[in-house]
Amino acid sequence: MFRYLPIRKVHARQVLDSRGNPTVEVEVTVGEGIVGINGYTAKAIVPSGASTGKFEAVELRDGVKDKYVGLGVEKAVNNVNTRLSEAILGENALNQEVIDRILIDTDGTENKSSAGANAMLGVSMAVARAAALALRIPLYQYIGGCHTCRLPVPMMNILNGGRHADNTVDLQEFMIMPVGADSFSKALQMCAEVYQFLKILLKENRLSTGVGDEGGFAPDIADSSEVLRFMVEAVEKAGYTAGKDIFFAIDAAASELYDEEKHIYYFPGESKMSGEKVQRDGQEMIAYYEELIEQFPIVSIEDGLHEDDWEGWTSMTEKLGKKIQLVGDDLFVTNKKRLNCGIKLKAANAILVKVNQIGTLTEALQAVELAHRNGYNAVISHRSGETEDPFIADLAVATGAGQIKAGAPCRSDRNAKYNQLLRIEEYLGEQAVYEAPSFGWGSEK
Ligand code: 2PG
Ligand code: MG
Repeated sequence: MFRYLPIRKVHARQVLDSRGNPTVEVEVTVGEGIVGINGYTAKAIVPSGASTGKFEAVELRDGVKDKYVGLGVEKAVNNVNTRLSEAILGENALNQEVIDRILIDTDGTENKSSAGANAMLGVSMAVARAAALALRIPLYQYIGGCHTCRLPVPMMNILNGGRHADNTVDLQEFMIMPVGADSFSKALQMCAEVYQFLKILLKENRLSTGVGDEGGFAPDIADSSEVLRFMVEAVEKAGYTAGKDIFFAIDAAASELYDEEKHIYYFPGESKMSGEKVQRDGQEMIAYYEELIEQFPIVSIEDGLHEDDWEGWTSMTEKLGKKIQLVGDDLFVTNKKRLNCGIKLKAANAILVKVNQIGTLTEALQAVELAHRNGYNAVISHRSGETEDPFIADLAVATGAGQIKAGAPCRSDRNAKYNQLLRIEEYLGEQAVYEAPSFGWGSEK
């Protein structure tokens, strides 16, 4: 009945994201007959990063200074409503790959700078959702197929630093992973409890409990070890064991700390707190992580080195890749060409997947597939600028990636994803599987 599901209408508008900046929302109507009668309309909203990798697909911004501080997306919206819409009207919404190919061809550039990755992604996601709606199946099942049943382990960023907050914490994200839970709902509960106990602890220590962009706390703390000590205490206060029930993960977002001219990583927060200039070169960064891994139950480090340092990444993977997961975010930018390069060089052992880094659903799925085929883990991820759209929750289940990074259990833009995973878990019932991946090459958890 539905072998041909024509795209009838594509419409974009400018809406706001979690940081109060404009972003693109796209509505797609599919179906036989007349729009509004036999049609199915679905919408999707595009997220946006702050610590963006320089190899990411281009997010088109208007740059009109007196409007939304230059961050308007009217051009991208207009591109959807004209070029992109014209190109896919009448096409079959069930052929996601063909639709995405048409979007790519219409844009015609390598980095999607003509139509804008934000414009293209909004269309790509909304088409998938409209197709699922018309078929009356959940989005995760439409993308993943009938065998889809794996819920991801959340990586919850409960303490924010770097570009996501104005505090002295230099590494961007300190996350908890409830590996010991036996279901997603239990995992969520554990994280929410640890989060609340961390708040109490910070208050007791007269530290700020204001939150950063991803809902995690953003106090001024001396250094990473101090942050991790607070985390261990919060886990214990919540009645769990760090290193058994809950493990830790870090996103260093090292490209943000790196000085390209001086070839050194600067730690401005640590410097301010200690009164001494703190800096590390690539090898010292690796040694620093080694120390942290020895002291704390860390199973994953993302962007431990900057996005151009392939050699450093290979060396870091050689040293740490058997023990822990090393995730390439800015390094791979969800781009299979860059991932292929990493695979050849044995750089990292996991990829962070952010749909807007690449601009179409098909390309994001291809990156996950390539990772899995080569023994790399994949982590489905939000952006620091998010929205109420829970698309990545479905994507995490669809790909069976086993891990999702969606911020703290705080703020509705973050909880939209976790709440959607609760719904999916309930829907899957006994079929639902919650299982931690192994975090290093050859490591057993
Ligand atoms: C990251 C992300 C999401 P941003 O670095 O992994 O946490 O941040 O969206 O700012 O790039
Ligand atoms: Mg990152």
